[in-house]
Formats: sequence, C-alpha cells, structure tokens
Amino acid sequence: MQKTFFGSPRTHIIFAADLETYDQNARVLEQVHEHIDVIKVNTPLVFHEGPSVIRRLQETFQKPVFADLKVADVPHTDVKIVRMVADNGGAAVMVHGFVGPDALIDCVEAANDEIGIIMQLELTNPGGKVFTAPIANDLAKLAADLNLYGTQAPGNRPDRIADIRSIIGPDPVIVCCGVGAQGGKHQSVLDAGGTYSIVGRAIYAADDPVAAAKNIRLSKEKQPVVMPALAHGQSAAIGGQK
Ligand code: NUP
Repeated sequence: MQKTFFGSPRTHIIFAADLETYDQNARVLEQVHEHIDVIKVNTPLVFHEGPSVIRRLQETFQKPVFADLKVADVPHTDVKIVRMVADNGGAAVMVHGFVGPDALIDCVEAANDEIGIIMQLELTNPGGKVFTAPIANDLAKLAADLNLYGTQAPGNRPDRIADIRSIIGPDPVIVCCGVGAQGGKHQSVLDAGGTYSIVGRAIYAADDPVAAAKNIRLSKEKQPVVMPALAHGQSAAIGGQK
C-alpha cells in the first residue's frame, strides 16, 4: 500500500477551482470547504495567479491541492513541472499517460515521494472517445506497473471506471471528472470503483453552492428496476430512484 497524498476520503469530492482568480475560487471554497476533500487547480488559474496559488489554497483551506496541469512533454520538461508543483505545496499532479514510460518514470523520480503522480487516461469530452479511449486501458496497465498514486477516469462513463479499476487493482486512487455539468453522477462513480468525483461548474456556477455540493453527494444514475410480479409472467423496467 502506498502513501496517501490526499488523506482518507470523506466526501469523495474534489472541487475543480476553475474560476479565473484566487479570490473567485476562495469565495466558493469558503462556503463549500466542508463538503469537499481536495482542491483541484487548472492551468489557467496557475497562469493567472502564479504557482504560489497552490500553497495559498492549501494553507487557507487546509485541504490537499491537486495540480491538474496535464503534463505532456518530453521528460526534462515534465520533471520541471512536477518539481514546481512539489515545491509550491501541491499534493499531486496530473500527467498524461501518453508521454510514455520513460517520461513517467522520470516524473515519479522527480516527485520524490513528496507528491503523487496521477495519470490522465481518457478525456471526458465526446472527442476523448476518438483518440484517448482506445489507448486508455493500456495506459492504465502502465500506471499499475509503475505503481502510480492514481489515474483519471471519465466520471460520465461509469463502465469505463469499472474497466480501469479492474486493470489497476484496489489501491490506486481513481479521480473521475465529468460529474455534474458533463452528466456523470457521484454515487455512480463510487459504485463503479472511482475514489473521487471531480466537480467544478455544478458547484461553483450554482445559485447555492452548498446545496449543490450536498445534492451532488446524493446523485446517482437512474437504474432500471425490474418489476417481477406482472401478469402473464412479463417483467418491465421502470425508472429507478435517485
Ligand atoms: O477528461 C477530463 N475531463 C475534465 O473535465 C480531464 C479533466 N481533468 N477534466 C477537468 O475536470 C476539467 O479541466 C475541469 O477542471 C474539470 C471538470 O469541470 P466541470 O465539468 O465539473 O465544470
């Protein structure tokens, strides 16, 4: 069992702090911090505020910060980004799996057990099915072989989360984006073997972010419920419960 860079999951929600400035994200986090486990920053926010935004968020809200910088370059450039995240107080960094084993091994070495490496596998947008989905299972196997802290999976495709969990085994975290605005449901992510749902717009763009965060935790795909006792030995599927 490897080190836990995100701590033990409680709400299993990673908040995507995708608003443009620190202040805008902080205003939402002041309201919802009790309902999330991890704060995720993206490249636009780090460009806007500088990498020190990672430590500032971590210290202000006392949550691990996951730098979703989608590292995707040759090894000597990748490792600089990994070090930048580690030196600025990050807990983990997202690295594209397609950079290949040499680059990933160098990223793990640069992380020096100070931060986790999480592999981006399959993009959640429709176009993600074209190029990333066909290679995602092979990338997941590589993530397992390299004993990475975790992988991404598409939270709006629960069957794919289950596939990826079966490949990587029980220990690595699986962070699932695409929950809320992109159609994925939190409970379905957990049922499929995901560790965390990543949620951005469904919380920060809601009129009431606290209510939205609470509702996300109750959200589940509609499952067909088979009614067994219909006449003539027939059965029918009806919409399931929330
Ligand atoms: O495949 C991915 N899809 C995705 O949406 C990989 C990601 N890292 N993300 C990120 O998850 C995206 O960049 C954004 O920060 C978050 C989803 O935001 P939202 O759709 O919940 O607003």
